[in-house]
Amino acid sequence: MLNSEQIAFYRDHGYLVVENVFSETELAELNAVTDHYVEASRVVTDSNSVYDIGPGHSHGTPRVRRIKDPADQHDVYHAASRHPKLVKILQCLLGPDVRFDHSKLNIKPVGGGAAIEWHQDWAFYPFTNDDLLAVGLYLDDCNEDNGPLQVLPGSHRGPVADHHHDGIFVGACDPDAIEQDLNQAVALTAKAGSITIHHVRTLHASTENRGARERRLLLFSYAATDAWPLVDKVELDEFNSRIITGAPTLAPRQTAVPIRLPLPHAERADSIFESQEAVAGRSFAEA
Ligand SMILES: O=C(O)CCC(=O)C(=O)O
Repeated sequence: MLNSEQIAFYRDHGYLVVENVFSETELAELNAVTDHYVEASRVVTDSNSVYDIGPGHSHGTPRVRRIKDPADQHDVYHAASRHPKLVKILQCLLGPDVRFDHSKLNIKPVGGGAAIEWHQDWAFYPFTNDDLLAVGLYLDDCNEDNGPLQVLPGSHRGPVADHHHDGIFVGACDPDAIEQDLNQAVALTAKAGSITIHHVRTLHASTENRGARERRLLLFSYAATDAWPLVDKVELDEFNSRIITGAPTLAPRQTAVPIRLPLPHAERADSIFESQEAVAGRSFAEA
């Protein structure tokens, strides 16, 4: 449950950190399952429906940058995405009717892991209204050196930035074109078991991991049930099966939100790491 200050902070700034949401036992279980996935990746040679594999990956040195759709792959991740504490927090921010949208687990190994360029999730998936957010659960303690999620406070109220390069949607914006001063960025450092929350329009990014500890961030995205996707096709039974609290509706709520469609796709549109290559290195060039 969030208090009124936390809710007001989220509404004003477009992000929030909540500590101690997951217990040590729950974290141990999530990390054990994740270890298992990383171990199993040793025999994988290229990205597939489970893994986004990074450069230098080998049997001896697994380099998994992302486990795709973890909540659909394993019961432990699935249960985490519907954790009763999370559901209460989501009800405070999205209202009584909430649908799970999708999940991903981003891993930055010690001594690397790709930086993620500045972007808004909204640029990837516009809906009829913007009552959507992403929860990031840190599976490891994350300090400034470990490539924490960074956000630009208040950017959720601004325009949808241009995420195209040479006419192709690349899923990242040119940092020079961001109106807000990037020095205002806030690094969301927190202990394992804490969650970050960012609004779907909040500009965010992260550096590579320069620390001595792996950085695992399990991300879950949610929407109010009356927010309907503008790009992805809806299969009604599957769509409604993802409602985690409240009721479905056939009446999407439309609000005056800025929209820019993520089209045409980059060649490797299924990987943010590949599609952002066109602007890679720009966000943190001076870091
Ligand atoms: O893993 C991160 O630091 C950023 C995650 C993110 O923004 C994304 O995967 O879209």
